Amino acid sequence: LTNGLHAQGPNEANYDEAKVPKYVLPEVLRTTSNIEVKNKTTWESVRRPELIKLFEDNIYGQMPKKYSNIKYTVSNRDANAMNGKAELKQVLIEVFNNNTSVKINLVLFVPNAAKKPVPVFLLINNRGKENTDPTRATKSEFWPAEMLIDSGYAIAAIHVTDLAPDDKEKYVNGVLQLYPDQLTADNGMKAIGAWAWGASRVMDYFETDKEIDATKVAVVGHSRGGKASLFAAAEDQRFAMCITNCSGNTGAALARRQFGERINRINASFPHWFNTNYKKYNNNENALPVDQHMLIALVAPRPLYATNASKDLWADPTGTFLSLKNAEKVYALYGKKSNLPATPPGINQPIIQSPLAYHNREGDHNLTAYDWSNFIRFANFHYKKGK
Ligand code: GTR
Repeated sequence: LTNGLHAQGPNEANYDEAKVPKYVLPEVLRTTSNIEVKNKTTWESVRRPELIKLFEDNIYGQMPKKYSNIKYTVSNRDANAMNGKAELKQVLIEVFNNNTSVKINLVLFVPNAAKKPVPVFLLINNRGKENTDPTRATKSEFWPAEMLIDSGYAIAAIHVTDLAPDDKEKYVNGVLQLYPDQLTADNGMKAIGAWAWGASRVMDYFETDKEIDATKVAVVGHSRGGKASLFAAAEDQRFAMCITNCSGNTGAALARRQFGERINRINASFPHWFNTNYKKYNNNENALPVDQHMLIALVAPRPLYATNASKDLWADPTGTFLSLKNAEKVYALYGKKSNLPATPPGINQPIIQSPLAYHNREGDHNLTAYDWSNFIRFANFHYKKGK
């Protein structure tokens, strides 16, 4: 197989724009009782909570907000990491509920030269643990910590395995132990919900760390991790910024286009990611009461950056761009004007000076230094740190 295209079987994936079916997106600014949403008050009091519930009930599962206790322990600290450029803090975040606990291992580098408190990027790492090596013996473009430190940002990471192992049997061994009711509910949380929940527990920690500016936390994820970063930012409005990199189906891309990966395929390959109700939409996208532009809209008015890679048609770059476009009107309720063009920009032409940002990087499905360098420019713009 070439060009990142996946095997075509009986449920053959479509990569032909001409074969995208005609579709009508559910209206983001109209409530289920058919009231037009004309201002942010109605959006926040009626439509926003309604959409959160629709996403929880039909796709990602519930997001439990309560737990009995949380403890933070600095397990390792080095004031002079990265040749003195950064402070390393490894923090064990232990969350207790239902007479059990989960342990989240946070790796955090804070730039020594920066004024405190400092903004931070938090990656939900869905790939190898070596990507976020605290010793820096291994360095990876997936989490280029030195680049962020040199740009004056703190950078943090957690690994999904601590929350819900990415496995259709083992995913129950983590956050789900704290919330056993979720396991039997048709709208119960599964792995992607657990990963997003974990990002919020890191947010709880950041609110206690005087070196970190908890009002400037960007939650970042790639692919399945990008589905989680988007859901986390929709659910938890403490996140100031969201970055969803190549998140594709059930991430930033519109489901109704049925381009590349589809719901039937994602549910078959990864039955442990989304709730039981979501299986009802296999080969039945039009029955969904939502589409993914509404998940983007739930991040409004906070800055959101979605990306694609040119060879990653499986994640539907055009469908991702259209998702952003269809969320623009919710940003507009807040007076936030999107600067996205009417049609997708060319390859390697990032649109950054906009609350809804986008690029389609040349290359494969991945999270690279190119992507991160643009996330830094995006944060510089929105945090007004200069260009
Ligand atoms: C693929 C999956 C995508 C995406 C990707 C990844 O196999 O079909 O939805 O999540 O994995 O996480 O890299």
